[in-house]
Amino acid sequence: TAAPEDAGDVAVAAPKPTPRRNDSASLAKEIAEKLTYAIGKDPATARRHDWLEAVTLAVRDRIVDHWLASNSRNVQSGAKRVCYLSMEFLIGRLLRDAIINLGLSEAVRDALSAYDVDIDLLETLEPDAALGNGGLGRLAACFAESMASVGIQGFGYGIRYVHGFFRQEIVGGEQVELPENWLAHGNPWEFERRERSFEIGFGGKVTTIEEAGKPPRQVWRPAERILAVAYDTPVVGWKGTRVNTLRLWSAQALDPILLDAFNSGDHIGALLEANRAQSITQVLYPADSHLAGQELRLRQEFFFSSASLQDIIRHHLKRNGGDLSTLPDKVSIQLNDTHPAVSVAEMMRLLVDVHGLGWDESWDITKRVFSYTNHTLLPEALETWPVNLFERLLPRQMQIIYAINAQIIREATQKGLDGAKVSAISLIDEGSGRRVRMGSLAFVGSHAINGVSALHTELMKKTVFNQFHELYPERIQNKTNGVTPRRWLLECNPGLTDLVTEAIGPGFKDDITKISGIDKLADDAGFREKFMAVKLANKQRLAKTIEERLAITVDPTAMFDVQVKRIHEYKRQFLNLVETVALYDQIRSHPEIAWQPRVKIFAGKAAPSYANAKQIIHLANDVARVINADPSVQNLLKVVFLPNYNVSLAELIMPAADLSEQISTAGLEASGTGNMKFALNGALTIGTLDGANVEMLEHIGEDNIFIFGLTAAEVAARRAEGQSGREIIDASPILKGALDSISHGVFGEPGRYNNLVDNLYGNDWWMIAADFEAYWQTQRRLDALWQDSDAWGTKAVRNTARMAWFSSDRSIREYAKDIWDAPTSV
Ligand code: GPK
Repeated sequence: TAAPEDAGDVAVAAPKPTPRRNDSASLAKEIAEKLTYAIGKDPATARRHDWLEAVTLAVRDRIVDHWLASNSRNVQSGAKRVCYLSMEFLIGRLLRDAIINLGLSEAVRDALSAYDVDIDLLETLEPDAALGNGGLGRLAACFAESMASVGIQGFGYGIRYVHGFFRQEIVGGEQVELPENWLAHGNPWEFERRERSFEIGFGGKVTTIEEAGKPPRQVWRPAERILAVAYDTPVVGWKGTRVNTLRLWSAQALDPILLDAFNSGDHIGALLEANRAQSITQVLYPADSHLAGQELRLRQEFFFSSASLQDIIRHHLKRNGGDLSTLPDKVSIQLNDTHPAVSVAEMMRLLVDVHGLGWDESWDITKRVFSYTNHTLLPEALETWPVNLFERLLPRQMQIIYAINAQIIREATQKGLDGAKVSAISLIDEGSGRRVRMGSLAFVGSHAINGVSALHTELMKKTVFNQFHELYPERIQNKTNGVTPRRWLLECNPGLTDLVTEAIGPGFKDDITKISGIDKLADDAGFREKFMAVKLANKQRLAKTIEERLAITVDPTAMFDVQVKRIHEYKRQFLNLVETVALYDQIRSHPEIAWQPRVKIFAGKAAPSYANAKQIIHLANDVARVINADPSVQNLLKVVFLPNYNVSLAELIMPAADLSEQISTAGLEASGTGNMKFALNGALTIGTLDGANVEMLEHIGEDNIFIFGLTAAEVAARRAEGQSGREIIDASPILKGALDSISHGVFGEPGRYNNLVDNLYGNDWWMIAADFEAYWQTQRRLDALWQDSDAWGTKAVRNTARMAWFSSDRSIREYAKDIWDAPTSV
């Protein structure tokens, strides 16, 4: 099949099939046909997975109808395309997303009921596409869906990892990583585009070609060449009005086997090259907010950057009469973090070396095309590459980076910057061995750089990009993150969706800002009761899963207090666990107090090499084991660690939470997006003034969110003073008691958690001791509020009513207007 944007190479006008119909009878007929003719099974003997595939294929046909229509509209309109380059797309399951966005829910349900097959059950059999680590990858997935929903010609570009994010099991309380195998049974959502492939080079040499009367040219002759093959997945927007494309690259060897070697008996050697090529897209690095400094990682980054740029340029040349000067009018390329930052150098190489444009013109095009999103200020996450590795793998790109650097330093010196300031903006870090600074490369090669929340953007200006901001004060912008209300409300919370529809009509589904219509119902006892009844039903659903997976019985009427996200010291799951232990102690020593029943729910994965994060998981499981077995607190406190947190589990958890824990050390969480999903589904937030919590406070109102702890400025000041936690701990019997029971072996053998606890007595880098008292007091205020179920319910309703601004549709419209200059509704 020809890629949709190309004219075919067969001159017959083939008749177009009639588009699929959406009534349940047509669907029922087609599902049976798919089962028979596409899968080769008799409906009488088909298994559940066969039915899933049959339904998927029938739904997919309808997507294809919209997809082809969108693609031909793209060609006709010639509107600006937005290419979102991201190393990660944490998509999750797609069937329910497609069914809801196409408005097929009832038709599919009816069609399947004829065969006595339950769609809800089938949906849970679909594997998660876990091509991402956490927030950054999930944001890319929300943005892809929002681009389709608001009508942007959006293209996602990424990597088709054979193995996505690892599967987590808990064995003896500890995390064990197992390979993830989402493609094991095939992937009905993807379309392999064999003909859409590009060569990607590595290594080799750069030669200068001198021809009489022409300026010298540089030609890169890579030692190694690999094929990038496109796999396209349709991205269905709301109501199917637009279906965009997610193009993921897979690495293949140019020669699948070296026959000479094979024939001479070297059977393994014959396949070595192919294996080496394919290894590039075999597995996702499980590093979140942390530099994965291996060579394979740089290969992955360059591989997908180069393939995407070659594809973008090829497409542009074809559509625009071979004129690359108009590229910035027709295309915007968003770099999702620094992972694709090498694109800046590769774009220059393609323009100058391959397409023969002048340096200055190419640099102008590059800057106008690219923009870059920063997702963290953590120094351990900022990507740099050793110059010698870079040079060996990408010799021409390294030369280009030097040339860009010289130009930037010249500009800076002309503007009067002095020595120290100049070395701060240099693309080469001379400090610890010479290294290429990818954030700086992304910055200088972009016309817009954005942070992901108001606070994060301000801190970016003051910290990582301080010197660049001084030099280019107009470049940094804020674009606060958002989440798609389709997946994170309509799909994951049908009960609430129906209730809101019943109360204010279905208009909020098209335009989420209309959900504010329920704000006035927050004081309406009847509505509030229904709202809390939906919450209870969602909690019962989660309680059932907890029972099934962990054999822990939790009371659905207890407060579900939830912290689910990657395990990271700055996110402070440890603070939550210390509070849990303190609460456990206090419940036992003060039975006279009216403690409110709570279920503390944790989930999240630790990077395999992150020892402290793994300790925190171990502690959570140890604490859960001990507390859940103690009859003296039975109904007042339960602790649950749900293994293998992923998008699907999040869809179950978010609607079932009463309390959302967003308690990062202030200044360190760039935005957070889980915080938004919880609040949209009516959970109250306990959180610090960090990331998007700050803006949530503004939208939800201070009466409806529970903010505590040090501010970002206070954290910075305390860190600068190097204050230890010892004095604070010694002055707080509750905190001291909890830390003592953790280190003295109440939860697992004595000494197991010494490292975690000693860190608090030491410099308390994450401000756990410093923030404990405020956190504890705020939790007790929440206990009091929980007793007043009307008051709690009112606040819960207000949360849902006031979260619309945090829709990724809003984020995407802002990007389109302020950064991409791209039309919406095309
Ligand atoms: C930031 F730097 C990184 C990273 O490597 N991975 C990742 O998920 C997150 N992030 C931030 O930690 C969140 O605060 C933010 O909401 C999310 O990116 C999306 O911007």
